[in-house]
Amino acid sequence: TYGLEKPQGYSVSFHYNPHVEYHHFGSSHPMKPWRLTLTKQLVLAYGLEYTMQLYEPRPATKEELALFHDREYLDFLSGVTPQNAKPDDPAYLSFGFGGESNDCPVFDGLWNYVSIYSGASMHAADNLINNQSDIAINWSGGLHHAKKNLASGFCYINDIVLAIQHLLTRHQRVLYIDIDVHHGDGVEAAFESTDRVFTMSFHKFGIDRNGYPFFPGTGNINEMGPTDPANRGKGHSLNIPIDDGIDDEQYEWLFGTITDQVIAKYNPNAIVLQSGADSLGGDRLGRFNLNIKAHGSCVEKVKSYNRPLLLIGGGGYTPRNVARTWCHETAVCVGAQLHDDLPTHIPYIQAFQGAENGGGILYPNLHNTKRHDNLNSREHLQKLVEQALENLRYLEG
Ligand code: ZLM
Ligand code: CA
Ligand code: ZN
Repeated sequence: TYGLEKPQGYSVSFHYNPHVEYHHFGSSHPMKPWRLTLTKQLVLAYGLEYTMQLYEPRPATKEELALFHDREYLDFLSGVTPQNAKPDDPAYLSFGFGGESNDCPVFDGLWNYVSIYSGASMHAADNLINNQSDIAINWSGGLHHAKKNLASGFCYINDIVLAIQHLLTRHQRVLYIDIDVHHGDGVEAAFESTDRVFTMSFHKFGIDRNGYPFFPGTGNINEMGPTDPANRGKGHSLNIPIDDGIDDEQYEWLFGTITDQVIAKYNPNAIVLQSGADSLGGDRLGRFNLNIKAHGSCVEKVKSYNRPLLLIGGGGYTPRNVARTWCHETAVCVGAQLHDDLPTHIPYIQAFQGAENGGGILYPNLHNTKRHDNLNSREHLQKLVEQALENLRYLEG
């Protein structure tokens, strides 16, 4: 098969229900489920489907979603449609829909959409629990902002929380790592009172020149979960706030140094990696300057810890680069190296061609100093690592 060399000995499963692709958040909304179509086309074009177990999981049921979410919230979410929605209804606003930014619109098939991506994450977790695979992948999941009774930041159901809860039925300690450019606040909040989950997020943090904080505005270095010493979850969150324009070398160093220490101190039995692709250079919403291989090196690093691994998607708002990254990271999981020239017989090849779309190759240079100057000094990052390692001393009890 094209570009495929030497698969290694990891059992990898790919959990994907193609019906998720056909949902639309509305014209010009940055979240585009068809980026998953592009991802799948690349994965197939490189022949990666022959190196994994493929599953088409069923949608999650309301009962399953109720393992984390409130009934009233689920009843509202399952009943609301663009036709019956009342944007000035207090319930509508209090559950996080609409509002000024319209981050979480009500669109056709919303309930179907959320049940599909959640079903896939739960099925992937199930495969890990049953030792059916070493690494289970769901690129349609990773919706880390949703709360038990609140839609937030394009996320309605928190599939990550549901998957981690499922992993906890078998594993004592689960580590959650989040490389989306946004803070993984919903996952952090859900497990704030337990020491069986350690959550860590790398993200952009800061106030822009108009006075708005970068969404969701939480996740500074001193936020380590509850402060009450009686709370078992104390110290079981780690946040790494980063400024605009961080480059490959800096990010790989930051990620490697800190994550190695977390593994050594927490020694998790399973790992969940949210691999949001909005931390890439050139992302429509992001601020970082990472290239695809640097982003993928985080997956490689986490794979090297040899624990059951759930790999999920998340943000990513420049679809062609989301597809490139998640295809590359699928290859990392199975241990394949992919040819830089994209196979030319793939559908949607135009999306990847032309200088502005990455010139028909898998690994275009995304680094763009014109968009985001690097505001992260060496000294600042050094201090950040020192503070992060200091925070980890809570794990020593
Ligand atoms: N206003 N349309 C990341 C989630 C990011 C919230 C509210 C003041 C957008 C954005 C929506 C079509 C993940 C905020 C207050 C003015 C924003 C965000 C609809 C463009 C559009 O064109 C758009 C009309 C929309 C939303 C941009 N929203 C950009 N950033 C964030 C949420 C989700 O990647 O982490 C995981 C999937 N929301 O900043 C306001 C606070 C500013
Ligand atoms: Ca993050
Ligand atoms: Zn994001």
